[in-house]
Amino acid sequence: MDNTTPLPVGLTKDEIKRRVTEMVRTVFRKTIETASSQQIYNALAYTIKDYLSDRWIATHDQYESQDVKVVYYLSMEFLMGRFLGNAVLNLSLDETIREAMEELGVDYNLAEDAEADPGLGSGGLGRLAACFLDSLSTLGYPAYGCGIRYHYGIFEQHIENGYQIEKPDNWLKFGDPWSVRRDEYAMEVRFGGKVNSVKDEQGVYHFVLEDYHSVLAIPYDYPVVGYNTNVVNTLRLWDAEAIDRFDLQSFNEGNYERAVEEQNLARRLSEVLYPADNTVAGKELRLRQQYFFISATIQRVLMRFTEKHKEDFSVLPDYVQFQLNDTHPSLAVAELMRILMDTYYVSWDQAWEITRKTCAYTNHTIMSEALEKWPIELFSRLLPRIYMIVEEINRRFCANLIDWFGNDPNKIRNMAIVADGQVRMAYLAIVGSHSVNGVAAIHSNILKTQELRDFYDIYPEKFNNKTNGITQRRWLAKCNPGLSRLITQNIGDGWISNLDELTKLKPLAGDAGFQTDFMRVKRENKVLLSNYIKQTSDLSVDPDSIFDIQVKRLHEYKRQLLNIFHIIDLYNTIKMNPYMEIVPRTFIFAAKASASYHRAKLIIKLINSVADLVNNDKTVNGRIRVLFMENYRVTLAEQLCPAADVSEQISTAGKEASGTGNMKFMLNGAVTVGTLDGANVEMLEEAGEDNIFIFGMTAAEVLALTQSGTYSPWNLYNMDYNIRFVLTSLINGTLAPGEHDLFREIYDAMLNGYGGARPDEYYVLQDFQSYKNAQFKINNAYKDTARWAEMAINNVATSGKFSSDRTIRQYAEEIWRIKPIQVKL
Ligand code: 7GP
Repeated sequence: MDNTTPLPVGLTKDEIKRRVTEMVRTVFRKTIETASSQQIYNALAYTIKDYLSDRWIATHDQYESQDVKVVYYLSMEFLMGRFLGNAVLNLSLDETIREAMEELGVDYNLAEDAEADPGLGSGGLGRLAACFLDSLSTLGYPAYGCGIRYHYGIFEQHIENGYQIEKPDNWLKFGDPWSVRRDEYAMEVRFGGKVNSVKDEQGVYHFVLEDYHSVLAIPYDYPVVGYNTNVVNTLRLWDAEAIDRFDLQSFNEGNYERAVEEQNLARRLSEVLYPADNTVAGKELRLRQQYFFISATIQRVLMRFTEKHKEDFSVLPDYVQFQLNDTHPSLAVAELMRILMDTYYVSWDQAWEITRKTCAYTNHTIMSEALEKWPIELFSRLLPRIYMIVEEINRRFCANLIDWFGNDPNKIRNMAIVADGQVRMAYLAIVGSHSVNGVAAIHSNILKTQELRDFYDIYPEKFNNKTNGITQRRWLAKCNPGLSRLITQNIGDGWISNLDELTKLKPLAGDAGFQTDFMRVKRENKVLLSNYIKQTSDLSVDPDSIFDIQVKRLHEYKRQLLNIFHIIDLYNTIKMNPYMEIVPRTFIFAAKASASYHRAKLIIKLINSVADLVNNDKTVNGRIRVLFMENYRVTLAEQLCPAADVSEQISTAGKEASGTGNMKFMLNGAVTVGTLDGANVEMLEEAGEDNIFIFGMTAAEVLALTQSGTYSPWNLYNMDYNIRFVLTSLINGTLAPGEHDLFREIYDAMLNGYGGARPDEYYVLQDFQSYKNAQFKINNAYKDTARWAEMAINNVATSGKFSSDRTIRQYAEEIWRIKPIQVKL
């Protein structure tokens, strides 16, 4: 197709009405009047997908005809959130659809709400991948997201009696209208077996895998619609199925069980996401999943490449870039080597040069629990040929180390890819890539100077920073229509594709009229959230109180404990001064804890116990309310961000690689209370110190205190009455009537160290006073409505840097070297 082929450009209201009515009739045998919200949603989704198809096809025709370089974003997680609203927004169909639905007598909000929220990710890294896809399409960069089509996403969290209960998330239950199954691109992926060498006609030996078992990888393609552009990129998620011929063979031998077993084994591969954020599960199935989607992706990419360029692999890096989203896709390095050498007979040296130019790696955490290492036994049994290649990469790398450093056994043991009985995935990724990046300036510096210092010494040119970002389409235009309208009325809608335009709001920050409008919108959003809370948890919260929100995965380094300790302290202060005047505050938490992370689950119980105590105490009289909202997910975040006054970003300095929730709240006009950690540091630079509440130790101070070995929480306990009160309430029955020892573990962890950990590992008590001071300042600042509004508006106005459009442009120009395309209709 050339650029002039006419394509349908608009979808009119009448056309939408016609198509939805028709779809409901033919697919569900219902009329509009009798169809359920679920059925209406499905009909809408099919209608929009249908409408998209021409752009989707045209985009791929452009890739083909211009033979462009494409980036493949390899990720175990894509936390996409709902598709419908986002697609509709990016296609500028929102108004039209609302009108069409109204004329049909359909409640569009209910239909939107019928869509499952696909939780194919567990936290920041997965959501970042989703924001990146939105920006890639909006900016017109040729790209694929490549991952796994888990049948069950991250568990659904219920709270029962204050405890987290996990329930399976069957997101495919009502169908999968956005996907297109592509059987024609199915790939075979091989596991196990043994490696043999065979001689070809020229007498050259090649390695082949024998006695392996294989599964079939079937791609499901999902459209990724750009905003205000015709570009529609693809999210390709691989699903596992058994290979038919196994069936037949076993069946013929009368071994029906074996056939079914194969089926089950294959199906299990893509069955469920491991919901670990900043930790590793270390399960064999997880390694299988990693190889499964990497092998399928790389095989398919090389197949497509050879269709165009035959076997001239020297130009592969000019057409293909693989971005490794953390270490989970590190096998890409070895798999690319394997295919180049074993399938196409490329020499080691050439294959290695091509691989290094084609792969790039992003690090998302320095938490040591998250460092992926696989036992050699497991790795070599499951992936024997891949293991051979990793060993050889390691052998050559260690030989180079000797050239660089002389024979220094410590250095080599520390840096080797295979050591101490394990394969270290991060090192494989670093050695096999041309770029290693962190996700915020402070994080990238910590990588260079501490965590990966040895690697920085030998490969300084590889290291770079790409500060994270978020898409303003979902995180403002879609989730906060009130504020979007207000902004657009004042400065136009250019910000939707160029977030820097928000600086035009700066002159309005001190404008009384604008402040009033801004605070009116904020209040409306708080009313909406209050209504939702009333509906879902039967708790009344006051929209005129400060909405203070901490939502993110539950992890000790993120310090939900610091927040809840402060609340206990505040409660105590009110009890002792019953007439004390404070601005009423609603503390909102939401967080999933990994199912096996005992301490994190206990912290959830603690938050709920504090909530019970505080919310039911008449002396408090509603001045403070505490609420733990269950099942934190993208959809809930979309409701929370617009309603926040205060955003809690309080990790121990040096631990949060970047954070992206911090950016979402800033963009929606919340004021941050935060440590100098992750992207908070850059938010301070952008917003200025008058518009953010910074507290606590710096990363350098944390490091120094840790290294000094002198930290003693007992001293703080003895010196500070308030700390003593808070900690005592953990063990004297205040919070757990009849179960005095319920929270003793937390008490011990703070003061004595628990299970071999240092006491108060994350310096909750050390930062406590400074956090209290910051909270006190917030209380006072809120009393001056004009000052508060000015701060909040300044936050919005200076959040331009945190658009994922900026981030993606930097990846594209500095790492991938890809160029945008234009798709004409
Ligand atoms: C997260 C980081 O904790 C967060 O600070 C960052 O903003 C986000 O990645 C995106 O870069 N890390 C993870 O989600 C994670 O699981 C372990 O890291 C691999």
